[in-house]
Amino acid sequence: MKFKSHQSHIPYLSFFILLIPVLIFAAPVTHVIKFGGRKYTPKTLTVNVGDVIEWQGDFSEHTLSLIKAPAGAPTFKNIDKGRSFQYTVKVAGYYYYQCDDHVDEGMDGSFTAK
Ligand SMILES: [Cu+2]
Repeated sequence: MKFKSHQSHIPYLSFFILLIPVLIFAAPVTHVIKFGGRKYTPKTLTVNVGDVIEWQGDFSEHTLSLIKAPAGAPTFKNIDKGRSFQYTVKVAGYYYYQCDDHVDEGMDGSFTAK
């Protein structure tokens, strides 16, 4: 009878084993982009829809604007206060942002959401 009770656990085990990749891939991730001087690090990034992007730096010195985003994506412009800003990615596609003060010096970046 011991054999029988062991067998009855197999459906439960299979369920949890199948759930592992779902849990790993579905969990939203926060991606940190640090800025200072004249650059963003990292400058390019690939994310999943549902992830969060967090810029960290001094916005009073480097104002942040989203310049290109896919249709329907929430946007933002001229973030000029504080030291961090979070953006939840809701639409797949290509995003391009810049520091309004130093974009002419190459201070910009992008990310692609899948
Ligand atoms: Cu700047």
